[in-house]
Amino acid sequence: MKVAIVLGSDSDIKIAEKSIEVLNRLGLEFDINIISAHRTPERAREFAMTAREKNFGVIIAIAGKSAALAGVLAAHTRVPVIGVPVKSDDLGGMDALLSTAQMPPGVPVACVAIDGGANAAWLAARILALSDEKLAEKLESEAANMALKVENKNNEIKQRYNK
Ligand code: RP5
Repeated sequence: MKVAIVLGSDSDIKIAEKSIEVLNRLGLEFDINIISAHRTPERAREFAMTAREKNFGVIIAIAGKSAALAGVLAAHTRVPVIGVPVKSDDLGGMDALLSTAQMPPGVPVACVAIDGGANAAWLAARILALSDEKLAEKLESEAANMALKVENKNNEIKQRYNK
């Protein structure tokens, strides 16, 4: 199954690139689209309604300001939606964070941190790994590498500062 990345605007591309970096690293197939819940509402609806037949296992929805994108997509599909609130100059992303996270019961959006494009991709991979043993193994090895890096840093800092 593939990952869909949907951006509310081309101005969100820097955050999408964080997702793309992780998806590429894990060898996951993805498709990227700019679709605005407010400016192209019909496209948002149609995209979500056909997501499953297009073999998308997860949708990453990236949007700022009054970010309706993740919620609107989640309203029109049962494919899991991960929302990424994007930081804006005026309210620092709190606007998008609340818009994305505060969904009514029955229409879930898994909201990651403000500008959390990387974790959106890691979470997407965990979802897909439930039915993909190779991907599950890859995630285990990534976690082991991450732990090893922390151990190495721990050893380095001990050598530098411990008397
Ligand atoms: C949101 O409004 C977009 O996701 C973007 O984060 C923000 C500003 O969009 P632009 O005016 O830059 O197109 O819908």
